[in-house]
Amino acid sequence: MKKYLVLSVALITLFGASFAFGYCNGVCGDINGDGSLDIADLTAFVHCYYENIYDPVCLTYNWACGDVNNDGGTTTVDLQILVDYMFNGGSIDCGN
Ligand SMILES: [Ca+2]
Ligand SMILES: [Ca+2]
Repeated sequence: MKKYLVLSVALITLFGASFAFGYCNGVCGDINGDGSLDIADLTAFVHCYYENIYDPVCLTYNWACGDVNNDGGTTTVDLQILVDYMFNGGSIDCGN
């Protein structure tokens, strides 16, 4: 799984992309809106990052929460914050 995440970060960095999509009304990083931060949120992030964010699957997720650092865009920085949290613990600075 970690290899998949590293590959995802590399691909996102290579192709460079950023999306802005509303505001997170819940826990920053809680993309699937289940109230906690876990591997399912990373999966949702990667899925929606590579797919059309207007895909119904992505709209099911709270995609705005993918803007983990609350800087107005969803970028590789947000993914790196999520990955760091998943593997190293600690807390997430939501930037607010
Ligand atoms: Ca979640
Ligand atoms: Ca961000």
